[in-house]
Amino acid sequence: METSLVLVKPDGVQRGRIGTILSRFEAKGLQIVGLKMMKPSREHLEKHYAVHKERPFFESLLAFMSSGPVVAIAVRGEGAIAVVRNLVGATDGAAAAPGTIRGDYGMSKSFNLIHASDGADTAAFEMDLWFGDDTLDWDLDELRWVNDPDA
Ligand code: FUP
Repeated sequence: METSLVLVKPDGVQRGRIGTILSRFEAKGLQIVGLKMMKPSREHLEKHYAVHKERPFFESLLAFMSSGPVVAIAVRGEGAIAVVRNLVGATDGAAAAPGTIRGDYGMSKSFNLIHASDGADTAAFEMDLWFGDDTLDWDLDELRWVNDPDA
């Protein structure tokens, strides 16, 4: 089992896509194990985006991400990190494949609605940063119809 950190970014919240994005993950057969709305501090975002510190878009990215509330979602499932990335789509919404979240709802590579962890190490770091111990282990009954135990 893997848990991926997903963020509905300020544009996704303002455009009324929180429910749509949550629905995509639920419909896929992934489990929501953490959910919170917050307005992240600059310090928090500097940690989250530390790998992009030297990139030219770093300051505008932080300004955008702190411009309004975001919704943090902990998404769990078998191979969840890659499954979620596939659902999210390419960075630039204008080029992202139709059927992906960014491909269906986005036109921009900065206002791209959603963040998702891009690997196991990143997911562990980001889950700790955004949720700490604040997730919930619970039994999702429909999972026995989602994952084939013999496969
Ligand atoms: P992704 O993994 O698809 O979210 O994209 P990256 O890790 O490459 O970039 C992280 C975020 O930086 C993107 F979601 C949006 C922002 N970004 C820009 O604002 N401009 C760019 O040219 C590239 C990324």
